[in-house]
Amino acid sequence: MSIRTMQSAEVKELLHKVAGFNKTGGNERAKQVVHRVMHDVFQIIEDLDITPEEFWQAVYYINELGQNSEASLLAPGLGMDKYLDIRLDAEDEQAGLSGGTPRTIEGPLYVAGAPQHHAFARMDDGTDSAAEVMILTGQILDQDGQPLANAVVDVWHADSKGGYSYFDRSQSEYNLRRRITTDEQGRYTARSIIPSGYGCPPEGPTQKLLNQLGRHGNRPAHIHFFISKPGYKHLTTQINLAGDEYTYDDFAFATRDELVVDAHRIEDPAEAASFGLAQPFT
Ligand code: MBD
Ligand code: FE
Repeated sequence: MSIRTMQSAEVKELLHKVAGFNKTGGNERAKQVVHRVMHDVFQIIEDLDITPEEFWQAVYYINELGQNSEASLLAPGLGMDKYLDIRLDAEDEQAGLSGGTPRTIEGPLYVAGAPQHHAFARMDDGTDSAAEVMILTGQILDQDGQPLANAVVDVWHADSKGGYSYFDRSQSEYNLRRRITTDEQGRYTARSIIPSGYGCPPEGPTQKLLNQLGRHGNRPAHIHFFISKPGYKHLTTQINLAGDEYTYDDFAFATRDELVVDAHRIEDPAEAASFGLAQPFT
């Protein structure tokens, strides 16, 4: 059974009123967007012969997403964040602003206002006994390869169980979240712990939908960065640790070849000491 209604005057008039086209108040952009979204929703119902049962299932699913604050988790799972990155990459390319470390998605777990430090920060609160120490160091360069002093490196990552402070209430405030300003050579260093990959809450609505698609909800171990300095383009990126089973199978589609890095074990006592670490490595 297929019933065609989209072309009817009745549906066109309904959409016109739904979007407030017959009213003077409101916001023109909102009207334009809502008109198009509802047109396309109606079109999908028509084309796929969506039953009322399927429709109400979707409505209650959206309620559940909201109750669990998972709309921002489903979005990357459905490739939306990645799609927006593809658009920004194309925009940069057109403007001649390509090059340097590539962007990748922010994800839903950033928290603003992390503690600020210059050149060095300890990121972990020392309570994650399952964790291995990690030294994270890098250099911020401009497009000509010149070091950028006093750039802000805003870093955040998960603990050894894949949980993020604030969202995981068992962690201390701003655990594994820091803002580090670069030194005169554009360098920054953090002492932290090696993160584990993130997995969507197994009983949550995001994972429920992924299950329907035969997909997992896992991300490889990764570390998020915002890099900023007044007068420069803001960079949102991540590094992905090599060797994770999900490095090239990220449910959020955020891995990029240029962003996969190998962790190397510090064996040299002098190198360990230069980071204030005693041997054996603990
Ligand atoms: C994450 O940690 C993340 O970075 C993304 C993009 C989605 C879910 C959890
Ligand atoms: Fe993340």
